[in-house]
Amino acid sequence: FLKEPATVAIVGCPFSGGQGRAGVEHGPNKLISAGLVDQLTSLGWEVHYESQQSFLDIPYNPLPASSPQLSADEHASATVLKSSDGKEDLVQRLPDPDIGRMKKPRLVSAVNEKVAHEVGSIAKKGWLPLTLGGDHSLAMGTIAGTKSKYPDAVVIWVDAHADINTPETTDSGNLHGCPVSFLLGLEGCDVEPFNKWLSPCLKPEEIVYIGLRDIDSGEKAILKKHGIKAYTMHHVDKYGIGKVVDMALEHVNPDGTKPIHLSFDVDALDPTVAPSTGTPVRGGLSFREGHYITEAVAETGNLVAVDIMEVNPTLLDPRSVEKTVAAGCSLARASLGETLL
Ligand code: EXY
Ligand code: MN
Ligand code: MN
Ligand code: MN
Repeated sequence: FLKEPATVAIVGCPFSGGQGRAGVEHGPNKLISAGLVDQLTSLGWEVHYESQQSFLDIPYNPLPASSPQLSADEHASATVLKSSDGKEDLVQRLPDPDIGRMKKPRLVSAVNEKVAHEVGSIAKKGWLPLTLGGDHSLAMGTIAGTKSKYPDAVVIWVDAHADINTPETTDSGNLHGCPVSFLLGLEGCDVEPFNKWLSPCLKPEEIVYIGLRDIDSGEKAILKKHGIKAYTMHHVDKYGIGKVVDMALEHVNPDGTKPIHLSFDVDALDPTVAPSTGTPVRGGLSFREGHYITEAVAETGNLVAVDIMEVNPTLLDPRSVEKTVAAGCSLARASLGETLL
């Protein structure tokens, strides 16, 4: 299965600014503490992981609206800016008021610009970036990064949600519900500060969804208007996961040659399988269905980037957290070929 060079670089993104529940910023550290680096090394990959990304040089409050109070620790670190000459300077936090309906637009934009650069430079080394979220707004950055190296890359988006609201259609204002529209450059997405660094890089026929079951009416209209292919849980029930994945791959990659970016939101899994996530929706993918997707994508040999998003280890009881973190690690391993012979 492993093609040379089989190097994976883990990009831990401790970020929760794209939605309103604190705790998802602790996802990457939990996945790493669960032993992910050793697990991937055992599969035969060379694994690069030094530490998670720091977004502390970005001068906006990193915490979601639900936790306006910074802990003493967080406040201290949050006001340190590492300057390029290595000296540390105290910086003032800048305000980040809503722009239209968008919440924390400057923070989300600046973080994603950084992530796009990081993922892009890993991909340009010929390595596979494995991004650990953090909330799913981060996929703006990861997919923009992938596209900077592989302009013809296609996206398989596994999620309960379509994440395709625009700044105009979003009811919540949470940008983790909007990354796909920014990547596509839909109407209303050519806005500051995003348009300073992000230009449309994905075509509607280059993305396919699996697992959807909670789609806003504005999102339905967008999917229809742009002819975007989506396999909902209804299709998984009707055809079975094997056929759904075949059809999904056939849609985005008919001749089997295009690079594939897999963006996996753990809320695609049923909440009994991955309970500790910010926007759970019942009736999701089973443990095996979720893993089947990752295995089938691994089997194509075309996988160039993976996101594991929305693990929130602060939600629910310790057993739920353990299950969710274990599922996240297991999906990452399966994507990187664990169960392929
Ligand atoms: N569609 C809803 C919204 O835009 O707020 C819910 C989005 C949840 C997004 C999660 C990450 O997948
Ligand atoms: Mn915290
Ligand atoms: Mn999502
Ligand atoms: Mn979701």
